[in-house]
Amino acid sequence: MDARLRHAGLTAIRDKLDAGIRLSFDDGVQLFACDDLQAIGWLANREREKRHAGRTYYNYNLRLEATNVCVATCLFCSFSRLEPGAPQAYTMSLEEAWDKLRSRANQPLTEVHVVNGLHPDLPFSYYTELLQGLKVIRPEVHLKCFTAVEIAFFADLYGKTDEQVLRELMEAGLDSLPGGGAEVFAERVRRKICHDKCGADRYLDIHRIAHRLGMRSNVTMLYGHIETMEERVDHMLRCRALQDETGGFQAFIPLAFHPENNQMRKLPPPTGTDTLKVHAVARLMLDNIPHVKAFWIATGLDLAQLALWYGADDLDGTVQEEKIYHMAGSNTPEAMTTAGIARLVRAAGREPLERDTLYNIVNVPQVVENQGVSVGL
Ligand code: V47
Repeated sequence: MDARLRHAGLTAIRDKLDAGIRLSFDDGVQLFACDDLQAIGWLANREREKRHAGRTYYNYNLRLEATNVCVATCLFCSFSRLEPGAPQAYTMSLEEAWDKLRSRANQPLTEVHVVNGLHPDLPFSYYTELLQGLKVIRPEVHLKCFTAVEIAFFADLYGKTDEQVLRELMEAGLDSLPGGGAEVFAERVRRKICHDKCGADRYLDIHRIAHRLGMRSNVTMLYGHIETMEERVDHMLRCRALQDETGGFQAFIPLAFHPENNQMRKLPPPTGTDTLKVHAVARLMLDNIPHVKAFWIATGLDLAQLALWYGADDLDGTVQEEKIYHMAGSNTPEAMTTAGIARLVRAAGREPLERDTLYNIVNVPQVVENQGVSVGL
């Protein structure tokens, strides 16, 4: 690999990584500009294996998107509907939302992941009661709910501070925050694709507060639309800077842009090479965030497997009932079983481990000879 790294102009970056020296903004831009995907992947895989060897994490989770009514007009979104009565707009009653969990009483779920549109008319009690009810149904299940964008929206709509909203939701059962809503932090991009939702500084501040209150969270980056390579690196460095302060991010999740049924449908989707490169560069730049997640719904199953050799060590989970990507043209399955994910991971030459939201191992799937993988659930 030495000759290859030299040829790709990556020896200085390799040397920095060897010496434990942080990569700079310019290093990040250079990595994105480099055409030798194998060389970048080799470096990223080395960092991945230093942290996790071949271990690859996933969880048994459920998506709950209780409403798609949303006052924000993000150009990339195929899920939201502006008005409550618009075609395909929906808002679940609390009973309907709780039923989603009740009807899975037989599933050994460890997480419910809730993301909603920014609904202008629901009372705050809808969200607190939603959480309380989910906890009554399954007290042991971790509730990872509401993006920082939703938290900011609640604060503005209900006249509370961001911290008050977080505290009241925690009181009702909130355990951690998902990473959605980050998109690309650069002001230029936000002004164009998501001008009417909370800005980068507030997004990061809400995660800062959540971490101070004792919660963990994830952070995402929506890539493959109008952002420049410099803006991607800037985004990663802002995540890294907050992580230096708080240590509260668990995973960085690159989200591949899906162009169907939204206002940016003229753009092509990101290529496979770009997807692998984004995961790899994230692993190299984000030396302080433990996990890089290849969200299989967004990447597709084949690329998710490959990404496990390009810096990623996590695949998200069984998901179930995902709407945001499927309405934007994702042709991945709507759900995976834990056995299916374990099989996928093993087929990629990696070691599957079922985790809970906080990365405690809950199941080590056993290989059953001639039958692929059994998860013993
Ligand atoms: O914030 C919306 C993205 C996000 C499109 O925290 C789109 O564990 C691509 O945040 N094409 C929501 N992306 C999903 C999300 C997430 C996913 C997996 C795990 C976690 C976690 C969080 O989906 C939104 C937005 O960035 N999105 N529309 C689209 N057309």
